[in-house]
Amino acid sequence: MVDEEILRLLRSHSPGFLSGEEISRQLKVTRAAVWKRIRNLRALGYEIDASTRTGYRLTRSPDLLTPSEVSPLLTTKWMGRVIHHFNSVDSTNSTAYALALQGAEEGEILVAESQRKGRGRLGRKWYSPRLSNLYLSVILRPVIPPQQASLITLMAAVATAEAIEKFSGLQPTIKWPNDILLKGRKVAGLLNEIHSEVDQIHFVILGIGVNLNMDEKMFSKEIRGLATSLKREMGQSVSRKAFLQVLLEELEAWYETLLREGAAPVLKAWREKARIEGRPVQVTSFGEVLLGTAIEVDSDGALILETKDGERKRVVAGDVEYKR
Ligand code: BTX
Repeated sequence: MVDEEILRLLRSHSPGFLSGEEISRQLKVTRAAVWKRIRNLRALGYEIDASTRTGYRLTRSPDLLTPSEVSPLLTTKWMGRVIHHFNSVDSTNSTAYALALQGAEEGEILVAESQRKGRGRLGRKWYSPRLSNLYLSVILRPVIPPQQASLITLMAAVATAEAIEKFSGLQPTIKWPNDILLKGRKVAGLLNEIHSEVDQIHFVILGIGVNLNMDEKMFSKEIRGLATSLKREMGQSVSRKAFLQVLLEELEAWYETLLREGAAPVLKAWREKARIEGRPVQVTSFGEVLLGTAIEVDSDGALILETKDGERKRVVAGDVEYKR
């Protein structure tokens, strides 16, 4: 918190200097403590000039996702207005879940610079190297029946795909259930977790991982052929905080659309971006492999499949492979 306050003070005096004495007076800490925090900020990548006569001056900020970096960019009304930032967590979803249990409010977000145990669906891992990507969890408290919670997942996939499109000019597609692909490779994944009773949702944790500045050589062997990043597709590094701003704007707008207008606009946008209807697919669900033609994705997020024998199957969880 002291770091955030020091940055706020330095920014408000930028491009001028602010004396160590003034900072220590305003924050009610010793000058030695200020110097220690300045050293810490430099270690994080902040470039701060220091002069014994005039004090400190911030000359460059790193692309961190701290509140003081992200908040000034935000254009949302309520989403992301409280940011919990961590250098490293096991999983942003797990930490956000714990915060929500303690009463964190709708719209609070959690971002981490890296995850030690980033989680995918069905017990899988999400590769989460430091300072290169986005690992985000958003706390939502929708007043909708728990049966409709999967609409939140569809909505988040649409919003993430739109954010990528707006930010990069590229055209991502959605792959059921909620992978976001660029040129057939996974650029983002969503893991949404719900805490509810039979008739009431307490909260939903919207977990979104987007590969932003990950280089090919950073991909583990396991995902090298399957994954991509915005940097790889755009041929240049991207600002993580600028991407987060666009993503939060899209998420807020699509969530409000869902609450106001119901499932229809979300389903329409999801189907346009997924184009799964009529495609021959192989679906793996709970160890069972099904071959058939995708009919549609219903408002519960389930995939409706017609097998070769003309039988209709409803798949609620699993993975899809497109067959030509
Ligand atoms: P998923 O189960 O669809 O995807 C996991 C699979 O994707 C892995 O088994 C691996 O093959 C591949 N994979 C792993 N890491 C990556 C990566 N960085 N890029 C592309 N492919 C990868 C998708 O699950 C849901 C992922 C959600 C991640 C977010 S990050 C913030 C939040 N916190 C958390 O712990 N998870 C979510």
